[in-house]
Amino acid sequence: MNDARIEDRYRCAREIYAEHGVDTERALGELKSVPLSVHCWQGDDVGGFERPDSELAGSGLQVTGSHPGKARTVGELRADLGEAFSLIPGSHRVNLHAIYGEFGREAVDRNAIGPEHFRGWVEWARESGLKLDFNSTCFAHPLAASGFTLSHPDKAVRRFWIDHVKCCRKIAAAMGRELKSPCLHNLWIPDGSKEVPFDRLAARTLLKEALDEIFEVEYSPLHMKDSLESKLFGIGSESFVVGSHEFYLGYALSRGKLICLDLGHYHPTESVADKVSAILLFSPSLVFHLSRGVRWDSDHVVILNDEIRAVTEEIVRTKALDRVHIALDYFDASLNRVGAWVIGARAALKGLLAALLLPEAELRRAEAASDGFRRLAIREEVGTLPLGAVWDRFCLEADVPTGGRWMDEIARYEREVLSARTTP
Ligand code: RNT
Ligand code: ZN
Repeated sequence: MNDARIEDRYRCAREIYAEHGVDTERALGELKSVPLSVHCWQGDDVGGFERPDSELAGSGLQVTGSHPGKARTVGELRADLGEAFSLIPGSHRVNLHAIYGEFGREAVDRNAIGPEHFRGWVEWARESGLKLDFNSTCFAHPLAASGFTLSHPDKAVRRFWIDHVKCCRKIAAAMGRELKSPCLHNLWIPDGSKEVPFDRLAARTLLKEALDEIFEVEYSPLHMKDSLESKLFGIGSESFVVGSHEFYLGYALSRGKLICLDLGHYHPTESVADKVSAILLFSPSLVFHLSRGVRWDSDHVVILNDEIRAVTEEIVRTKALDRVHIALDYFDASLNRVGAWVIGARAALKGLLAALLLPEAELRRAEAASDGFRRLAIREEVGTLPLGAVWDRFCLEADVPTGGRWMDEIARYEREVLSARTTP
């Protein structure tokens, strides 16, 4: 479809939405200002650059698939991210993990990393017009092999991980200061056990104490913010997870920290969307890890499914778009990794657009009149409104491919760049 047709289709769509009291121009304007935090770890299956043979074994996370062409160096990862961003409308952030530093030839353990190892990322982000977020990496390490880190019964192991997280917060603050945008430091730990523990309180008390020590160091909120991410269960932590939702909710609310809700970290029928209005009454902000749970896996590529629609609707409904932090979190090694980034990022933005285009006034009127029939029927009508025409216009304006044309670009990149990479 050429640009003129896209404009034509958009004009029709604008009229149709206007009949429902929806201003498409306003929706597009709002969408443009939403940054997504794009996770670097989709590009190399959560490998990182600590050692040439870095891998996830025994970390509680599992990446499956062996599609060729994964990024092997920091240069390749940045090139791949650049390719993905050229196909994602808007201006966004990159979410790094501590294992993605540039450590050179020296072996730097996790309790000794510093801002100097991430200088290259900051420079790259500045040149690329991107902002950065950061994560401690409390997995894929010999001292995490037991499945416990910050709540490990051995004080020396706890010390190592407390020091690691302290280093990471310092790095995050440096990134935020240099890029003039608060860097979100998110903490997820794998701590938990395959079998039923006898004393759950003991581990949770240790975690609480470790966190209190970590957060003794204060940073300006202009430089960094902290979030804590819970999980229902993981591989090897099926019976007990120390950092459960209730644990972190209590911790975060009592300590002025943020909660990170990962869409793949709850009971399959539990609605994460429903949590948004509840938590936002007590917390100034919220962090999302957009993901897709499938059976035992919590990290499938994000697509525009009901859950994404529900969560984005709640973010828009609670007027929290400018306060929440929306990050992607998934890893799929079975298909083109750059393409997976683009699918997920475009799906998240489409979800937000769909939410911004809901006929709010009509729905509010029906609800105020206790007209349950009309409220449900309006939703049904919305299903066939021309979202795609507005989306195409968004892409056109952002100078990224419209419709499915980005798929051809991914295919070209695979042919010309990714297929030349061989496993080291
Ligand atoms: C793991 C959490 C966590 C990780 C990343 C790599 O279950 O979702 O966010 O996916 O930190
Ligand atoms: Zn997550």
